[in-house]
Amino acid sequence: MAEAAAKEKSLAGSGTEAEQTDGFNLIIDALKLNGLTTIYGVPGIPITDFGRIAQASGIRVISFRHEQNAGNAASIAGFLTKKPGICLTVSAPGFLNGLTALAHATTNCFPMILISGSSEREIVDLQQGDYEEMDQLAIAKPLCKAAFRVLHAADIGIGIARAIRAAVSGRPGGVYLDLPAKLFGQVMDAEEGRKSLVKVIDAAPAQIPGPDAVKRALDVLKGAKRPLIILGKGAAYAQADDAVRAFVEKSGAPFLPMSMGKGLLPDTHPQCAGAARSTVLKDSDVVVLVGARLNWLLSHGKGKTWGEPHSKRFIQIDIEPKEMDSNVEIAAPVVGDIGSCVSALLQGMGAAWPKPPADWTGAVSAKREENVAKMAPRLMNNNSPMDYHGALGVLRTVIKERPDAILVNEGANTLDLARGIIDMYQPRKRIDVGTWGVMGIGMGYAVAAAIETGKRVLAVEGDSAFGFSGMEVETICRYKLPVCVVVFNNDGIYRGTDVNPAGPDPATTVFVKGARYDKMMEAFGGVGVNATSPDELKRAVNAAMDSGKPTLINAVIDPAAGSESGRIGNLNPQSKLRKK
Ligand code: OXT
Ligand code: ADP
Ligand code: MG
Repeated sequence: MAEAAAKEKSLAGSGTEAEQTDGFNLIIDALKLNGLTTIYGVPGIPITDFGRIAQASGIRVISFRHEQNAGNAASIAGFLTKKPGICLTVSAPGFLNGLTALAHATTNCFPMILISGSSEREIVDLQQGDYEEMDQLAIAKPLCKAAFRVLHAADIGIGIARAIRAAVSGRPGGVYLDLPAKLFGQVMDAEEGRKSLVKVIDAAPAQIPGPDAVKRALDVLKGAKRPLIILGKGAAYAQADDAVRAFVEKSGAPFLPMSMGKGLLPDTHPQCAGAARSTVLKDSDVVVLVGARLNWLLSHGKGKTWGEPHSKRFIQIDIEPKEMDSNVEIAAPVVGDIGSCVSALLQGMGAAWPKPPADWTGAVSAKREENVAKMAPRLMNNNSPMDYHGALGVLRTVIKERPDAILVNEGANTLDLARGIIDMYQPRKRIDVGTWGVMGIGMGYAVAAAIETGKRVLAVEGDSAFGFSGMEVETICRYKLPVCVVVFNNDGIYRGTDVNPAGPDPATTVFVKGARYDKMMEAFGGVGVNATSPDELKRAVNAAMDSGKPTLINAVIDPAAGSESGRIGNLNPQSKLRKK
């Protein structure tokens, strides 16, 4: 850096008038040229000045308390906007803290770029013990979609262009960009620098499906007696909302939204089969997957969830050809982007597409109504301490009255019950733990949702889940974000009732009893409320959503109300030796 400054000085001293630029400014110019105007990160050596210069140049730089939360923010910014979310970290430990989020983005198919400062190559490669030395590029590579390093200022434009294209084209994912400290201060002629920048044209080109694939899919769908459409988060990401809705409605088939696909069509839509999940998975004969993988969340497309073996034919719409036949045979693969694929199907369906048999749609509706009716009275209770249904009944109304608010959700029981109970009405309004079921996305997602959309955010958090990113309530207060966090405080992971029979240490799943998470928000100037009944909860959430003030509500939940691992307790291995 000193070398660069000296060079600049000597050029100035020698009477050379040529304007100069440096790595700091070239990175900023390259990001701005490509419409990337928000950075989520944590400052420190060697990127502190970069954050300052970026902020001064009009980029919004959101500083977090921990890189994982900044990374999660960037990942969900990518999902919400279809542009890569940018996360900026310092070397080794900061980089590693951001890496979980980068891998999470890749797993969930969210476009994101983790830009990390790094130590000097010469020292790292000889392993001479530089400050925060680590071969970051090598470590990132297997955990993301692509990884690049830029060594020369003149290559910054190309490096950033490659990162953007890799993140958003085809199946979106996480990209790592390694920027050694020396690069930031490298100086070059400003005009040459300007010319070296690259504006990425058509970063995620449309991928049109083949006409044969479209015809094959329509033939399979036409032959269906009990069709089902599953809408995954890829369909939400694609922002082809009108086409997806038109396709579902023209097909007349029941649709099942995956968690983050909720709201593409409202959960209250007459074709929605969210409340008849088991029935439609088991009894359908043709299943159309739209941006949803047959992974663990769909029991891999087989087993008893799916009824009789070989009783289904699958049509799968996905941008990633390798996804086809990943778990079971796909009778009609339709490879392309969802907007193009769904539009092509719609066109092929013509004006008069036959509706599915009424005995199928009628049976699904009857099951849905039965389940909804069964649930309804439980949502009205005003018990204190609250149970999940009483508390979530309140939050369901909050979202019904504010359908454009963003709902962030994590936990086990807090997640699984909220997913079923809180109806969504608009696309990309529900963001949650995703493909990994990972805890810790909460506050990072809440911050990015508020920043990227300008909407109100309601974060519904298990007390354990909240703990993974809870310190970011300070970030929420610092940036005065309209985020209302509701911590479902049941004194622990799944339940607060476990006892350690062997000694004085608490059981492994329980926390301090009667903790007051609301005080955390008060510590930073936000509003804290302790709510012990659904009525109190309703008043507090409505006030927060109306005022937009940072608020944390400690919702006191009966410690005995939850079940082990929520709805996925079946995934726990059981010890044959555990003593009673
Ligand atoms: O059709 P049937 O009869 O089957 O009924 C279904 C629907 O039809 C019906 N339904 C409805 N009925 C009426 N009305 C309406 N509106 C309605 N809607 C639906 O309800 C049932 C259920 O429907 P659902 O939910 O759609 O179906 P199902 O069968 O559950 O679907 C299956 C799945 C797999 C798709 C679904 O369950 C799912 O998406 N699950 C995701 C689960 C998940 O990801 N969980 C998070 C991970 S759990 C665990 O790992 C945790 N950890 C460990 C840990 C993690 N994760 N990460 C890290 C970094 N470290 C550690 C930890 C620490 S959770 C956790 C913390 C937990 O404690 P907290 O305090 O945070 O939370 P609490 O539990 O609250 O204490
Ligand atoms: P869910 O968890 O909701 O079921 P998944 O994350 O499993 O969803 O699946 C999302 C799928 O969507 C991925 O296979 C991904 O390749 C695909 N996808 C993402 N964006 C697009 C797009 N624009 N067009 C087509 N497919 C997409
Ligand atoms: Mg809990």
